[in-house]
Amino acid sequence: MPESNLAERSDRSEEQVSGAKVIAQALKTQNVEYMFGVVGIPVTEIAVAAQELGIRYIGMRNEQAACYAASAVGYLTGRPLIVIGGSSERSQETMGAFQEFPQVEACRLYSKFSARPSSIEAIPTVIEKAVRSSIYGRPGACYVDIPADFVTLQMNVNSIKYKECCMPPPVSMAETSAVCMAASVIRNARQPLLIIGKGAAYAHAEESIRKLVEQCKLPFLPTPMGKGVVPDNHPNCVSAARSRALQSADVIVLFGARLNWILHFGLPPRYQPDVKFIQVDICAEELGNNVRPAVTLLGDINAVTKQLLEQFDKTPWQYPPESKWWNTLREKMKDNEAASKELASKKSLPMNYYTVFYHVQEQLPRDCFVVSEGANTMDIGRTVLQNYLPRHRLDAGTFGTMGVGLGFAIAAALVAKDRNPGKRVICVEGDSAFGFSGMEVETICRYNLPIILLIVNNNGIYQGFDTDSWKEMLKCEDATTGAPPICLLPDSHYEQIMAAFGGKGYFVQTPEELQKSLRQTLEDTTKPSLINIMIEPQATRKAQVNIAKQKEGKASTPSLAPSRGLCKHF
Ligand SMILES: Cc1ncc(C[n+]2csc(CCOP(=O)(O)OP(=O)(O)O)c2C)c(N)n1
Ligand SMILES: [Mg+2]
Repeated sequence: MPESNLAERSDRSEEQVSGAKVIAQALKTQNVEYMFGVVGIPVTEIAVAAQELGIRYIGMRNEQAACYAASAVGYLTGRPLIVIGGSSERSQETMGAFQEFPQVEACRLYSKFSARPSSIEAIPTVIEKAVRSSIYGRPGACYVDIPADFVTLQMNVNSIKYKECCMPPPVSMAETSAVCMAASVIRNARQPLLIIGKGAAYAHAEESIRKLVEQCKLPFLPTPMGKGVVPDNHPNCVSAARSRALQSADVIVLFGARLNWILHFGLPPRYQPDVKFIQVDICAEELGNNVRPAVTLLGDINAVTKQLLEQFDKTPWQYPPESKWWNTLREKMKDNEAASKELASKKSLPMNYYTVFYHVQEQLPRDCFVVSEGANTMDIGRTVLQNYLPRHRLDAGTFGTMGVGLGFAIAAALVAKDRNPGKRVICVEGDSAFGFSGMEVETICRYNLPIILLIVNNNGIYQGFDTDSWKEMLKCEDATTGAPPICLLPDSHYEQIMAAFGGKGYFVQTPEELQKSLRQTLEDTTKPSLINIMIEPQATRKAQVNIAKQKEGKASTPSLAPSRGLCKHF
């Protein structure tokens, strides 16, 4: 071997690498593209090393929002979240080190895998396992704990062996006999219904599910984040008759949708007591929750739907489009749509939710991402704002966690910028929901993400007071004792938060102002904007004719009667 090569080799063998660089390289090897976080001792170096390797680093204002953003990137790209936490130095463990905490144990409850590598050499193996665990089976977050001393420790380059990127998740299929049985239950249904969940969106099952809907002419309902797997304006979408469809169906096929509170647990009185559920899910533990299903199909939702389609290809069948069931659903939809339209057309000021969403829907680009959180804002917005594409709606979902909106919007804007340039992100926030992560407006402006934030402002959580009632209340009582806990300060100018960081802010009170500001924000693709939309503080959902709720004596939202909370003499 020539001498120069030998010299080069010995040089290289002495080359040192920091723990931070090993972490960054291990992440890069697993094809991690984005990193979100808030830096500080000891993790700053990890972010710097990641950037040097071309991983995009997005500095957020709060770790919660950073996690929400990373989880949304995972949902949009199929590469779920791994969380890396800096922890105290190993040599100071149990001594009361700076921020000492049993992080690995604490995270076990919230993640599929939680571990601290035993050495720097072990980092690539642990990171590969974390990434693999996060995407195999039902996806979920994983945690890797990095002690502070690992970050700066120097190692010989040759002592580190990187693990190849893990293989994509294997595709599992359902048992053939179960598929045949499911097809037979569907064929014999009198009032069938498909429910398309977030799992179907995540599994990219849009093509096969749409084929099943169209080939068998079946009515379907999306769950909140299942919206768009088959477009909301598809003639077989019965969202506008949701309660009726759930209440009367005799066979329901669930595609990646859990029978949790969003679907009223699959139980009477919201469902027929003898309804037959067919559950299609990637997670075995989900099957049989709350109900005894007629058939369970365990596997990848796209693959299993294709298995079902094979059955209907072999022996073609379609549900009669002129059946009594279809007529009932169509009539109910017509009634409900008319009621919403009537509310939307109300000219009185302040506006109500329906008027606002009607005007937003009119201008919404068909391919935009819709992010939403809030109570009434999210629930009503979901019924009016349409999704035409899968994985284009992100909302507070199963946990109903307020605070996710801005992180989700940032994630969608980044993914859009990299993979679908020109797509817009509309983030529809209740005024309370916005408050949870409002400072991320600075993040949005720093990275100049042209997100359109809409704050539907009713001065409160579900409802609020108008300025006069608020002032009246303060005349005779201190706010801490007199103000209803659901009230926020009336007429807050949230648009000024956007203006403070260089974005464009609008304060709107009328449909005309709303239309104009929407037009302007949609035209301007160069910067973020925020439209603060004032609505009637006491506005609520349209009354739902819901036998079940009436029976239980429940109201859909707490009503803030004017007498309640105002001073006793008022
Ligand atoms: C993390 C978290 N904290 C508190 C709540 C309770 N909560 C439910 S909805 C909501 C806010 C609703 O108000 P807003 O966002 O203004 O929407 P609105 O109903 O007024 O349109 C809150 C605080 C929650 N869901 N999540
Ligand atoms: Mg509100």
